[in-house]
Amino acid sequence: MKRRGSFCSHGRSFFATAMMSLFSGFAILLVAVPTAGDNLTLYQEDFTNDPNYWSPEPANCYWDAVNGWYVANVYDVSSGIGHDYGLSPPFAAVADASFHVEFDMNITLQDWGSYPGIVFVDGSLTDPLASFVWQFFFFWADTVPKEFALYDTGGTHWYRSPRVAKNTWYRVVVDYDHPSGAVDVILTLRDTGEIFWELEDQPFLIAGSFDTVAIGQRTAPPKYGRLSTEHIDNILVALVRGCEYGPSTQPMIFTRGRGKPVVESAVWESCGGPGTATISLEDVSSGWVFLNGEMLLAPDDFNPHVVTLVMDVSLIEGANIIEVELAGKPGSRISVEFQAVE
Ligand SMILES: [Ca+2]
Repeated sequence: MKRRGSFCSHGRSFFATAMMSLFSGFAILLVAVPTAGDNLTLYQEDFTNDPNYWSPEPANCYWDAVNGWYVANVYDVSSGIGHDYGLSPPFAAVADASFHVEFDMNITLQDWGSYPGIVFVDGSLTDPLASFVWQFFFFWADTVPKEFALYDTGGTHWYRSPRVAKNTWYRVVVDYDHPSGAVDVILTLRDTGEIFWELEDQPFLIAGSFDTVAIGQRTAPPKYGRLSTEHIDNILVALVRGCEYGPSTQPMIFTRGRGKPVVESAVWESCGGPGTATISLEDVSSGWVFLNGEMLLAPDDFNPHVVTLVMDVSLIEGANIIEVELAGKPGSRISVEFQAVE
């Protein structure tokens, strides 16, 4: 996905002020100020201080205060369900959104029948790991070498890494793009930065919402009598607020009020580039539309037979301003929608 590392973060104030000064002879009514910006951190933990995790098995899953990371010893079970995990405090739920997650993982003991990992769950559920939203874990079965595995909701899609070394810190970065339903994964060796495994734009189904990180595993029979151990450090969970082309609420609707006509304007931040403006008119007999100071529609462009216009536009990367003045009768309306050229 192309948006990684290129979020819009331009300030609008100088630009908007400059644009408004061009129209200082008009009354300006600002109708909408949608924003786009950088990632929003929801949860961050480096385990230097007590992370306030809760575990059903605190003897096996605990904060290592001396080393400053979290430890999960994962045993398999002969009957029932094993709950060898610790749960983070809840953070703002991630639902229907693009997200960015990072963590460090080190598998210090590898044995089969137990699959320690990091699981993203709805922490309010009685048995949250039974219906994980997504997870990343260490996988070892008789038929496969020791690998990391990434599963989406229900394991609809899953991906496996090359063979994993013991006692090695891996830095894991997962980027999920909600509009396209695709995931990027990059694993590096934390000590050297060398790339270990990379996936790009792979299908990934995220159903439900997660507000909790679980470290460890929920185990089920059969029992092989084995144990695996993981260390986890430096967790980051963030919402990706990537830039958008048009305002977050579209179409924008401008309505002629009573009294003297006024200029209404809206400012938003855009990824910029070529696109179209679809302008629909409702009982509009005359008016002006300016985009970034350039006239899109003049009074001559309005006539009773024209209902919808599609115009080529080029938006600025950063703040854009549209100004509309309707000179017709009160109640006449114009709607504007911007779309990028694919
Ligand atoms: Ca640490």
